[in-house]
Amino acid sequence: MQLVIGMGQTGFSAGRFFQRQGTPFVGADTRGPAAPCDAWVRAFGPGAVFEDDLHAAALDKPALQGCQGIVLSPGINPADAAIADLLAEARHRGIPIASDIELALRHAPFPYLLITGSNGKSTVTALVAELLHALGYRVAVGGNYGIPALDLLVEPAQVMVLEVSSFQLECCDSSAIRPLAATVLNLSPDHLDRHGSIETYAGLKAKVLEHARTAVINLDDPRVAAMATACQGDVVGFSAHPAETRADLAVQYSLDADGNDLYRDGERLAGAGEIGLPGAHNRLNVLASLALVEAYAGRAALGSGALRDALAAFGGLPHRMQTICSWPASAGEVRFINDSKATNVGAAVAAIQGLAPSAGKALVVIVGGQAKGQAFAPLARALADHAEGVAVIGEDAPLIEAALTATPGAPAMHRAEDMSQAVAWAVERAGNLAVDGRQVTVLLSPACASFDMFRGYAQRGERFARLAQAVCERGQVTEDMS
Ligand code: UMA
Ligand code: ADP
Repeated sequence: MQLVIGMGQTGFSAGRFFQRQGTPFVGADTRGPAAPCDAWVRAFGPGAVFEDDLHAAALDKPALQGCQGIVLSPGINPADAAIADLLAEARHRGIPIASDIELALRHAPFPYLLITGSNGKSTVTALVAELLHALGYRVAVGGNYGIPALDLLVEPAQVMVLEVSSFQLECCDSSAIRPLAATVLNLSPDHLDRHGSIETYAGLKAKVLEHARTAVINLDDPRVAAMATACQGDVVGFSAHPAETRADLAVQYSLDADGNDLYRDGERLAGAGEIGLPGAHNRLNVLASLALVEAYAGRAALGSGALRDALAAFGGLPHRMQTICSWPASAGEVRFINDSKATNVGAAVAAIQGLAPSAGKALVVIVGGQAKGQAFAPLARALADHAEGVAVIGEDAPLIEAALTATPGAPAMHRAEDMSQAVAWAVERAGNLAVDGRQVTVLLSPACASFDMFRGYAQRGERFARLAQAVCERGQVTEDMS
């Protein structure tokens, strides 16, 4: 019997996997049998529910009897009091504990590419899949982004492209991770409330590279660059700076001195204008994506017209630096950009720096939500350098306000009770700044998780976008959300 803990997307995918295998399983929840249970019973039958309280089960030896493995959903912290004893007892008895990713990689019938890092994972995952698809390959794509990994195993694919999170790597034995190629895109503090330290977080991400036949690393990020020494396969580097002579790298992907054109070992691949994704950070994402594509499809694929067309056509995913609309203010213009997926400081800083206002432009930013243990000094610095107004929302607003107060040159700030108040304040501020033909950007890039106020980043972004559209269409923030 397998014990599946967590009856969310991962739990259901594990249930379907065990069903296909003919392996008996039961589902459990550390929060007690709640809403998902009905759907679970409908999908898998009444016998597939673990009836005992998990905490009590740790102490009650018969409850774990016959248990041959535990699948732990990524949202559940193994250190949580509700299950820590159970997991300790399982380890004591030699019962394997795995994430869905470990199971999926152990049973993958096709080669796979793995993508992790603090920011850019979903963008790179989607782009790599698009590029391989354009080259004519059948691609299964998902993981932390989109379809859960175990559900991908039944797809008639030639190759699997998986985004993996630090949560999914926590209960994932390195020996199971054998990618054709893998990348760690970058590292900035995130999820430290769960992982405790940046070193532990980096160690989890580094697992994807260890046995990769090709390890694709960010040469500009010292913590990622340091991972090269533990890689057993070829190491391919990417960087925002022109390539240097380095014997330790199999290939180098780089940008030119202006940070625009893309190169592979000194040979020009494409200009910035030939790439659909906007912004400087996305050019690095493209370099990493091309390195992964080369690892699967070969060097010649990079010259393909179909690949070039796909590179130009891919404009990015929703809620990542997505332009919503523009509003002609009295003597200038206000445009709205939704970057709700910026759930950590690193992503928000990249967005703010990427939009660094030049002459005739200005920036007003909406930030805030759940802090996840992050330090906000780098965010406050970027806002002080580039923004002319900051609306702060969410339960950890006081932490951001304190960081702004301690930062010389911080812009005007306003505590808003909800998104509609935040947009209203930002629009008023932007309207005052939009003079003499100035273009003012109102950017939602929260640097925080959204679960204190929303079901997730997508709901947060949609709310912002609807409020922004109301301004663009009617010139005012309306409460009508129908
Ligand atoms: N549950 C408990 N106790 C808890 C928390 C949850 O019992 O303390 C149970 C509940 O039954 C709940 C279920 O666990 O229904 C939810 O499991 P989960 O939180 O692991 O979420 P899933 O629905 O399985 O979704 C997970 C990922 N979620 C998280 O890692 C939090 C999804 O990533 C992923 O898309 C999905 O698997 C498919 O692989 C989301 C995410 O926010 C997008 N990821 C984080 C990120 O990107 O930063 C890591
Ligand atoms: P992830 O899946 O890692 O969260 P996404 O592609 O969904 O990554 O992007 C999340 C956020 O990170 C967005 O706000 C996006 O603009 C930003 N971002 C994307 N790529 C990078 C990068 N290379 N460096 C910094 N921020 C990035």
